[in-house]
Amino acid sequence: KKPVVAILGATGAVGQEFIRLIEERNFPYSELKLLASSRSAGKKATVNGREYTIEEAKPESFNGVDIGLFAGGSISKELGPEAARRGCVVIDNSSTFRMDPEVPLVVPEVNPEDISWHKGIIANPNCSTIIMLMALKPIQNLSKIKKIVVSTYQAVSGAGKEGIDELTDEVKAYLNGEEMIPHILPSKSLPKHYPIAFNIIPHIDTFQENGYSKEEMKMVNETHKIFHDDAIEISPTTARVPVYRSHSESVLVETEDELSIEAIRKAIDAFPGAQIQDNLQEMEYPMPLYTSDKNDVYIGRIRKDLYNAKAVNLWVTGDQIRKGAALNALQIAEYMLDHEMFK
Ligand code: 11C
Repeated sequence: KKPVVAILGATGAVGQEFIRLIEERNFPYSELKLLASSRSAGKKATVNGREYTIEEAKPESFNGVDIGLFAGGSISKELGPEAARRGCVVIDNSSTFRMDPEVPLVVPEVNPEDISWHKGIIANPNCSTIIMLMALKPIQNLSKIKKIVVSTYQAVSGAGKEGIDELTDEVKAYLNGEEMIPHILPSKSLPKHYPIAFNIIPHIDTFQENGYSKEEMKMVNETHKIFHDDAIEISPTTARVPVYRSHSESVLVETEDELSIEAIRKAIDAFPGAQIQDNLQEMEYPMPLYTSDKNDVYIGRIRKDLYNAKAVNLWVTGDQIRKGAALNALQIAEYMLDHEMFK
């Protein structure tokens, strides 16, 4: 029997991507509900040629729903447990439940085995974490990872539709000789904002007491949980760049054993959802303009560290709204359907 599916947050960037992917992948459903906060309720959306009115999400909305695809945001905190209590399997894109020991945190290509112990909620990792781990899992399969140094170059759509509009408005203003007036980035809730057009902001989400941002600490904590290895030393720096879509990451990874570049390339090539794009003669390397709207994560500039034979540098780029969010969540649901994990 095909599942009853609800999308929560159907009007946002991730919710819209859920709809596109459901159509594109022919995701099976017997009934589909589009839900959102009261602010967006009443809007219309078309899925597979049928027009839906977006309903206000309430706990009762999940009665009889098999799969809840939650696009993210603070609404998950209340409605996640309410939906799960009603027998709905929630696949949640917010950060609310990710570090909860009762909730599996899953990238289906990396740790599908964790899906089986869910208790109603499965968390989708942060986009920067997913993209990095798609490149690192094939390496981890060859040798234990000891250390990761990562710097991110994150697209404005990571901050949602408002982030996209902010970049467009600022570029227009700048080129018209007008003042750029930022009000979203680095983060809407902060007291100060900076233009992202023609700029880089080394600040995503809020800073913690240890001097790292929440985004940076997500990359550390989520990697430990997904890889089941808290001993990996991770040094992250996360930055926002004036790119619409696709996050890029410069990653230095140190392994316990010395690995050849050839072995790493082979392992990445064989890994589902990861693609090598690495040919210096042909000037081939991943770039966000070309990886957007694609499902795979692309890896290039693979080269040995100059001083440590057990470390390599990689350049990784992936569509953070697809693999970094909606696609990963949908793949969790697909895995569960394939393995008959729904009651
Ligand atoms: C960004 N990574 O690019 C963030 C967005 O924990 O799911 C997603 C935040 C999260 O701004």
